[in-house]
This record gives sequence, structure tokens and C-alpha cells, in this order.
Amino acid sequence: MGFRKLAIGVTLTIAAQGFANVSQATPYRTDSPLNLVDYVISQQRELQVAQVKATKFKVRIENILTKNEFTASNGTKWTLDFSPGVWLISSNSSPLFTPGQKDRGQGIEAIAEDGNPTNLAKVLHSQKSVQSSGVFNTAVGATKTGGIRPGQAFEFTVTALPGQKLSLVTMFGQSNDWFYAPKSGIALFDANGNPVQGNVTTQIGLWNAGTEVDEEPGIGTTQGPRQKAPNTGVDENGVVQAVQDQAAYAQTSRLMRVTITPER
Ligand SMILES: [Ca+2]
Ligand SMILES: [Ca+2]
Repeated sequence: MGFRKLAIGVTLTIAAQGFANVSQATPYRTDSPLNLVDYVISQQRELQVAQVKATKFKVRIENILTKNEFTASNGTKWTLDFSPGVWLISSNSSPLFTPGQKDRGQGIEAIAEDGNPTNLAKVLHSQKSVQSSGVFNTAVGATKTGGIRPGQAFEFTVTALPGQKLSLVTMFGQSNDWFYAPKSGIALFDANGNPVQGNVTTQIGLWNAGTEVDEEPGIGTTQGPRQKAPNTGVDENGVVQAVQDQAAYAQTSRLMRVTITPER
């Protein structure tokens, strides 16, 4: 083989490798029918995303206690109500508070101390991370606003997309500053994007807002039912923490039933 032949051979080999590489990078030509298949698949995907409709859920919060269910250390019998509160839909798993951290000053205090959801509802309404929010303040069948006594329930409807969660806050009515809320949002869809259904009460905890020093539940003079005016009591450290009390009233599922029902 002469030098010229060798040079042509090497050039052809390099050229062939070049084509091979190009061929790997572009498996078919731009006018190939395969491109049309790709296009149709991508259009179908876009259509599927657009077709993921928001799901409506009915949320029911029931007071499953009885009247005078609890007895204080001085023998006084007391009944536990749950106050008017707020609900919200968000993708943020801690939209209201973080255990062990300072209360955010957005209005949980007024609910936890006085059962008044107005401040928090207003703040949530203007938060971009909150998809939607609202107040629950009238028991099913009641004509006046107020909390739910034993046997009564709050009901409201929320709308959510897969990935969004439900949160809510309601006061432990016989406390200085305790409230019920999920630690993080309650998932409304499973991992496959299907709506969740049923009893979600185990996700609701009892929290101490840290805004007013605690007295014994049911008899404290600066607690909601007995204080002379809202926001009456001794200031606390301001840190939100789980209520450590092991009494029956700290076991949410014994007092409250929260159920979620998708509306299809
Ligand atoms: Ca407290
Ligand atoms: Ca108070």
C-alpha cells in the first residue's frame, strides 16, 4: 500500500466514525415519521396535564364527646367545645407553625386563646403559598356562629390539585392557648394522585401556642369561657409546642373525628 492509499483509507475510516457518531446523536432525520409519533405523544401528555382536574372534598369535623365528660381536680365537671377556626389548602407542609419555633404572629394566638379566627383568616388570604382558605364558624344545622359542642359538627368544602394538602386550626375551648391542627398538611391525594377518603383524625395533634401560661383545663379563670375579656392571661415564651399532658383530652381521636370525602 502506497502512502496515498493509506492516507485515503485513514480519511475514510475517520469519516465513517464521524457518521457513526452523528448517527448516534440523531437516530432519525427531522422529516422522519418517528418525529410525528413523538409530537403526538407530547401533545397527549400536555392534554393529560390539562385534564388533571381539581377535586372537591367535603371536610367534616365532629365533636364526639359527651356533655360534662371531664372532671377537674376540684370536682368541677366540664364540657369541651371546639372553636370556630380556619382551613387552608397549600403545597407547603408547614403553612401555619413549626413545632419548637416561635409563633409566627399571624393569628393563631387569637384562635388558641379566644376562638377567634378573623386575624388568621385575613393573613392567609393574602399569602401566595396558600392556594385557598376559609373560616368554619357555624355548626351544621345551627343558625348562629359559634363552636361545636358534643354531638355537633363543622362542615366545609375545599378544592385541591394532586400534591396540595389541607390544614386547619380550632381551639381546645377550655384552655388558655391550646389548639388542634395537623403537624404538617393532611395529604388529600395518594402517591398515584388519587383522592384520599376517610378518617384522618390521627394526623391532628394538640398544640400549645406558647402565648399564654396554662391553667388547669376546664377551671382556669383566664381561659376562654371564664376570662373577662379576650386576650386576658399571663404571657408565655411564645414557642409552639406539642401539649405534653397525657390526659384523655390530649388524645385527639377520643374527642374529635375529622373525615374527608371526595365529591366525584
Ligand atoms: Ca400556653
Ligand atoms: Ca386567656
